[in-house]
Amino acid sequence: MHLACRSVLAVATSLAIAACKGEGGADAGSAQGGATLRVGAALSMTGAAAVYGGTQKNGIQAAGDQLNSGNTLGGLKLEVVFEDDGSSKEQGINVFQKFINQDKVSVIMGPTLSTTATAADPLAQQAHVPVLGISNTSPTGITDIGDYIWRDSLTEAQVIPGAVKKARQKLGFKTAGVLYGNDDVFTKAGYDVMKKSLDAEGVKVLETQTFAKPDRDFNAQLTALKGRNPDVLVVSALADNAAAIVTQARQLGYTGPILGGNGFNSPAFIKNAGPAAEGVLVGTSWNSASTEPANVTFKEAMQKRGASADQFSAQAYTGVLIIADAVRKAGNKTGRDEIKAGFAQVKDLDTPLGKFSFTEKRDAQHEPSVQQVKGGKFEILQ
Ligand code: 1QQ
Repeated sequence: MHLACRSVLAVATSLAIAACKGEGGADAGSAQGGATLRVGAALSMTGAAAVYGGTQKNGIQAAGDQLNSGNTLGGLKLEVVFEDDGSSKEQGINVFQKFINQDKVSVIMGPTLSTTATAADPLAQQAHVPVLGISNTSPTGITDIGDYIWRDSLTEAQVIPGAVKKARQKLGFKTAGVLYGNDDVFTKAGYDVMKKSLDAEGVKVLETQTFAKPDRDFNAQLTALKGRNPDVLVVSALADNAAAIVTQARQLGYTGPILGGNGFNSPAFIKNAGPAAEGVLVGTSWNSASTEPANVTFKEAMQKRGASADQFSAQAYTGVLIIADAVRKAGNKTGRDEIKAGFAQVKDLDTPLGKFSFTEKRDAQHEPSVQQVKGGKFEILQ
């Protein structure tokens, strides 16, 4: 218990009241006299998805600070227990077990990767603990796990077809080379959607190559792809691999357009790829250019924290708004089943992602966008 307490205190400074108390149970937890809404956040702070975890944590903390200072949850204080899911199934399972049995959280946010979610979410489903995914984009195998699993992240099937269509209209490509990671649930699912979308647009796939997350040298695959002289290169990869792939493609002399999947939606991709990232296109869940008040408030909150706003922090921040709305709809009750019932009532909620509702299948429902790297930054393609 000592270790767990310390980890709660270490991470919860800006969000919570002192947290080292007896087990609160799913429904309560009273700390320093006030009732607590205890949320577990399983984020990738290490491993292949580490570039996403830090920004997700910033988004959750920004929304948590606003929630707690606004005192809009009938006296409830939000306390978030952050744990590193290690970008792995094994660590994700351990973290979920801790959240469910030891921290006795009311609801879990995360884990960062779809791959991890396929292994960890079934534990929460079985224990009847609601989960809100904030970045899982595999169309299948996530909310299919059961009725306690929800997400605010659009799937690749909701984003990529529109991105391929828009990119083709702008650039007029007729042939494609495709490269994807075949050892990850998200990169593989993203590929399946890319293939379908290219087929639907009448774009001929000339060559398909694969890689695995630990790979660093993509010259063999890229040489084979470039050899077919495709009009566009389409890539499904996490940000670290994506930066190396794009850099090596340009080094090999490929000058055509590159279209990425959700893994590209991180400023870390642009930072690591440098000038090679210029012109890269990607479908996104977050319209950074939106002037809706909820998005302006989000961007200001991130700036105040000295953190850059991106799609992943927007989805994480939105996750807190959704949980708070669900709790309010449940009459400021924090029971696991009450929050699950509250999720079902969230409708047209104003968020940085736009007006947010869940689909019948507990997936996210809002408008996607397309963005392009210009001058070292993502710019929304009009
Ligand atoms: C998934 C993804 C990753 C790129 C999220 C960080 O979309 O694993 O589903």
